[in-house]
Amino acid sequence: MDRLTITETFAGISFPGHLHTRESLQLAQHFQFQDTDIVIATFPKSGTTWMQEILTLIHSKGDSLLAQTVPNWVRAPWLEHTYFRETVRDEGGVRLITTHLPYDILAPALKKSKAKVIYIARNPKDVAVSYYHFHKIAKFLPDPGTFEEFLDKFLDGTVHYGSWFQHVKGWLRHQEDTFFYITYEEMHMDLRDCIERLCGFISTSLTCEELDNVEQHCSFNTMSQNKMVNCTLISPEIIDHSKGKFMRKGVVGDWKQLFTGPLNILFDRVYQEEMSNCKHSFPLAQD
Ligand code: PPS
Repeated sequence: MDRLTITETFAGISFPGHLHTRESLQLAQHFQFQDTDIVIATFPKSGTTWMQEILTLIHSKGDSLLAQTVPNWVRAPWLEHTYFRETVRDEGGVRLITTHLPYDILAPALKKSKAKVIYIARNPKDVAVSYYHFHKIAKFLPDPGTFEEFLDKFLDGTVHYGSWFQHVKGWLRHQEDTFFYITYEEMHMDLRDCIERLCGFISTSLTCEELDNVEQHCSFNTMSQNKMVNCTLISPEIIDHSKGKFMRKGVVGDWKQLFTGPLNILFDRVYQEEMSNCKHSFPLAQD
């Protein structure tokens, strides 16, 4: 499928037409989840691929064979992508399913099952910077213009996949005991502890050695070399690898490189307005 310049609008949100059609989005909305499914939900650039890798490695008890031989989009397919139906397994057992969709679109279908949901959030300033750089290499995303222009759209919620604020606030409403909330920054600070907590959530226990292996295979350096996750399998017609890398920097606080003083003040003001009604403490914008 080509449709590199097509924008699909669904539930008032823009989506890249190269990856999604109205039909694929409708199928996602009405998907029949199984109780054994594990859903990774994120706004783009929040640590999706990292979580796909961590869960793959937890399930393989630290054995990297699957992670090194099967692309992440097959191991943990995106629910809303056009290829989902032909990729997702129908037989029983644990399925990893990824989504960037906002909560309101998925909630009715999700609530019909006991599927586990792992939501990862990241400092929105770092999300905006990572997303901006990704727009420059992904030919299925619109030209971002200058960083100021892009940030305006990010704050307005008119970038593809919609508003970061609505996304986070929406998913934090899913306060079921099947819900696990984690931040990119926690994973950065203490990956081992996060892996152990995830193991608890999905009722898996690993030996010390297996935990060591999961941690090692999910490091930024190892993942950057793994072509099953670093996007180098994707053709240059779709991702311009000469302009930058998908596994770009993997750091906390990179926003400081692109945010000027006035942009930071603007961002903090919008953040306060948008997040003041959010009960969950979410102090990331200050970091
Ligand atoms: S996407 O396109 O939505 O699937 O992107 P996503 O995977 O959510 O986010 C990509 C950013 O996550 C960084 N990343 C990591 N950081 C630290 N450690 C590990 N292991 C790791 N794996 C992925 C990746 O580098 C992107 O962030 P930036 O800031 O652009 O480097």
